[in-house]
Amino acid sequence: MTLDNIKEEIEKAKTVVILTHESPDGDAIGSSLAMYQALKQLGKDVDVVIPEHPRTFDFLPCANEIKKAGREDIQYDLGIALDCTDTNRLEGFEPWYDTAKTKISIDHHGTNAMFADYNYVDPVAPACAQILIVVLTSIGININKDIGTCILASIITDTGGFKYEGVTTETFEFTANLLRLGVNVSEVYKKVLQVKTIANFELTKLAVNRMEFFENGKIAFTYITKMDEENVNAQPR
Ligand SMILES: [Mn+2]
Repeated sequence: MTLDNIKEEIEKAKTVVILTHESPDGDAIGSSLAMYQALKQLGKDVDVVIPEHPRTFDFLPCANEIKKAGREDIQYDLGIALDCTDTNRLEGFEPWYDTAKTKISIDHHGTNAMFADYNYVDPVAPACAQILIVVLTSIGININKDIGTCILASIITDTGGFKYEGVTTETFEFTANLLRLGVNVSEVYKKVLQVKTIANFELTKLAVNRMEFFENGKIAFTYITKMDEENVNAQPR
């Protein structure tokens, strides 16, 4: 079974690189940081590589340890892609993934291209991090408050704060467990969904001002451009 293979590969690996999709959202970043801390707990030599990420997620534990590039001097034993449908979405990250001796993919998109040596894909899960709870538990990780905070940020992002249809009974069961660990649900919720940078607010203003309605208000259209992003100084980290 894939889960057994994943467990075996993680146990064997000494050096690991964790990657996620381009334009990473809360699930991509939260899942990556949860996996990063889990592998540190196992004593692995691990890098989490995300070239650019929104500043909104800088509050997550270990966000300051994110690297913009992988190491050139080694061939990683294991590459783990999270929340990523295909390798094209690993834009710019392929060198470290492609050259890793073994590749794992953990994802929740039904469209996943099954590109890795071991693919653990559950399209029913509303967030990649919900699958990670299963994987991390099976490899004996102690899901502590910091890992739990990253997992919760992921779940809250990808469920829109528990309001999307994909939410399952497990989502609430897992969240209840995270609460028991002392994860501050209200704080994570606020930081992920309600805190906006000034740049984000400026872009929202532009988008609202340009909004046009068609078909008796059934269709709304608006846009923002790359130039707008530059003008409001919306640089990711
Ligand atoms: Mn996701």
